[in-house]
Amino acid sequence: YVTAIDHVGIAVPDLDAAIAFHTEHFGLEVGHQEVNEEQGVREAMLYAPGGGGTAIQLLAPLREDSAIGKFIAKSGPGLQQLAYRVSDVDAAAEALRAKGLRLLYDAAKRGTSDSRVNFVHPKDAGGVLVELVEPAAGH
Ligand code: V0V
Repeated sequence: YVTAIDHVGIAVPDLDAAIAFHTEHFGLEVGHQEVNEEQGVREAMLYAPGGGGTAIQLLAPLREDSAIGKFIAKSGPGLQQLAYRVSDVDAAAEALRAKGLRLLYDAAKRGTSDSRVNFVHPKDAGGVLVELVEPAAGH
């Protein structure tokens, strides 16, 4: 049920500085930016020139007690998550629960660009926080 590697998320202290770094040094292009209050992040999706392909998601904390704020306090800036694109996040979550993996949310929450997301606990996925993302219709 995974259809693509949707994005790789990097926790950063300063979103504008991180955007400048990745655009200037690697030539990536910003495709989208938004604030997600519920997740406590300011974030940007960056793509290789020409668009498409797997995105790099830069995630800056809005608050110290957010998931990204806590991650940076504990581990410093760096890779925070790997996101698999799925066609049906509810079905994917249920199938993984049935295999004994812990999902972080009982019901999917809103992610980037009105996607629907859930996460597998990193302790059940080899130390990697795995996001499941179902894009909004039309994306
Ligand atoms: C924590 N741990 C991680 C980790 N975060 N391991 C790998 N990758 C991570 N990102 C480890 C941590 O070192 C502990 O290991 C253990 O898991 C439990 O950590 P904890 O300190 O007890 O728990 P917290 O409070 O740090 O919470 C961790 C979780 C939290 C994963 C539960 O970060 C969370 O709810 N994440 C899901 C939401 C999220 O990440 N939102 C921001 C992106 P030891 O020390 O016990 O061995 S929003 C987003 O992606 C959007 C909007 C989108 O894509 O559309």
